[in-house]
Formats: sequence, structure tokens, C-alpha cells
Amino acid sequence: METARKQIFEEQGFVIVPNLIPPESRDALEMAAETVVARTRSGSWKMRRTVGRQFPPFFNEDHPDSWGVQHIMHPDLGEPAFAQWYTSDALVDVIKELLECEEDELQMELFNMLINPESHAFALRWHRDDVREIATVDEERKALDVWHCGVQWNTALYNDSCLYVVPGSHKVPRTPEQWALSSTLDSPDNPMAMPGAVRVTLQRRFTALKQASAAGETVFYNNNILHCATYDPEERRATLHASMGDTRGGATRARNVLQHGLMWMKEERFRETVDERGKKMLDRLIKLQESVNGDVGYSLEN
Ligand SMILES: O=C(O)CCC(=O)C(=O)O
Ligand SMILES: [Fe+2]
Repeated sequence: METARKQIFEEQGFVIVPNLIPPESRDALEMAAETVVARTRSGSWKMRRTVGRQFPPFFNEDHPDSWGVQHIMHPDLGEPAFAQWYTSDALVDVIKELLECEEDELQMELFNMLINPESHAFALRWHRDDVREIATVDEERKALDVWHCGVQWNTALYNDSCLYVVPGSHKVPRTPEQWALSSTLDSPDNPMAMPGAVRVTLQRRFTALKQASAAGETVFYNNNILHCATYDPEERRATLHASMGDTRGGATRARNVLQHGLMWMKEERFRETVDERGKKMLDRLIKLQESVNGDVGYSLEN
């Protein structure tokens, strides 16, 4: 039987779920987040999303400001709290429900963090993560008919209203009006001008006792939903941004995931940092990497 959550995810292309950060992990995650954000801003962590680059490859040595920290499970960052949370029960249970898959089909994928730039407002144009902006109606229909067997999510450590989506757009090609507002590389002046757009707000929740509780709402989404985002240097953002797949997707997930450059995940010293569940999930990713054998290219242009 379909759960209400799964049904909303199917119909709208996204669903918001509270309380996926267990109280006992919250402090460790917040501290780890602060450390990696500081390292990124100081330049000591180079794997980052730079202002001016909307999509992979994100690196641009010339721009000082960042809107994301890449690969937060990387052993060189030395912050095990991230991998521990990625494989935690509450989170994994929701993912299995949304993917309708079993534990032994889960595939480890991306884990990054989205942060506010320090001194530049920035925005991503309206896009689908794995369909080009100039796709025709037929091309879009074909691309959207393929279920990629994966889910992406944002979990907010602090209140976050950066993301905009068009509910239901993961299933249907853009209307001519929507196409006109999403077929160039320009980001929007006003995201709400997109027909059907809603702004997603994730709350850092508080209990009645005014203590931060099992904080952090999560939005799970189909990354081919039509979406964009705006980044305000004045609004603190530290949002865990990740994806997980199920092995039934096979090579259909390869470009979507491997374009982010995940060779470091094959190293034994990364494997040593994850728990038993994580090791099994990682083995399935490595199998995918080996099966595609070579250059997967990029989904979108910068
Ligand atoms: O900032 C966000 O929440 C969205 C990021 C996004 O759309 C992307 O990385 O492709
Ligand atoms: Fe995106």
C-alpha cells in the first residue's frame, strides 16, 4: 500500500518530512558544519561550489565566494558525523519508503552542503538537474518518463527558504510560458514569476520548551522537478544536500551522480570511516562506477 508520503512525492515531485536529525546527532552535525564552512571560506577546503558557477563542474579558483561545500564525507575533512547521519535509521527508512526499495538495493551517492555566500547574492536558473534547458517538448517527455531510481534531499540546519519548485512539473514538459522563463542560462529576477512556482521553506523546529529539538525539516525531491534557488549573503544557510539511489536504476543514475567526481569514494581510507550499512551502500556505488567505465559528461551548461 502506498503511504501518504510516497503519494505526495509521486504526485507533487517533492515532500517535506520533519525530525530526521536525531537529537543526539544534532550538536555534532552543527559543529561539523561550522568547521567545514569555515575551511571552505578560508580556502583550505577547495572542493566547493563557487559563486558564478551554477552546475558541475563548480570549481573556479578565481572566485573567492562559495555557495556550497562539496563532498562533506571526504576523509580529508575528517568529520564522521556526516557519514553517520547519511546511514542513520530514520533517514534511511524514509528513503526506502520513497524509493519502494529494500535495504540491499540502496546505493550511496552525493553528500554536499549548501551555504550562503558571504558577500554576493547569487541564484540558480530554473532547471531540471538532468534535462537540458533547450529540450523540446518531446525530448522533455522522453526524459521525464524515465524513473531514475533515486531521491535527492535538503535538510536544513537553519531556516532555509532558498528553493523554489513547480509542483507536479517532474511529470510534464514545460508549458510555452514556463519554457520561455527557463530556456536560457539566465537566473530569474523574480522566481515567483514562473507559472505554478512555490517557495519551499524548511524550518529549524523548536519544542514547546523553546529548546531546539530534533531539528531540521527535510524536503525530498525528484531532481528533475523544475526548480531554482536564490542565495542571500545575509541569511545564514547550512543545508545538508544529498542523494541516494537504488540499484534498480543501473546506468540511468550514472551521469546524474558521477558528474560530481566521486573517485575519492573508492579509496580504502574512506571506506574505513563508514559503518557496515554504509560499506554495503558504497560497494553498490563502486559497482555502478565500474559498470559505466569512463567519462559520463555533464548534464547542464554553466
Ligand atoms: O540550493 C538549492 O536548494 C538547490 C540546488 C540545486 O538545485 C542544484 O544543486 O542543482
Ligand atoms: Fe538543481
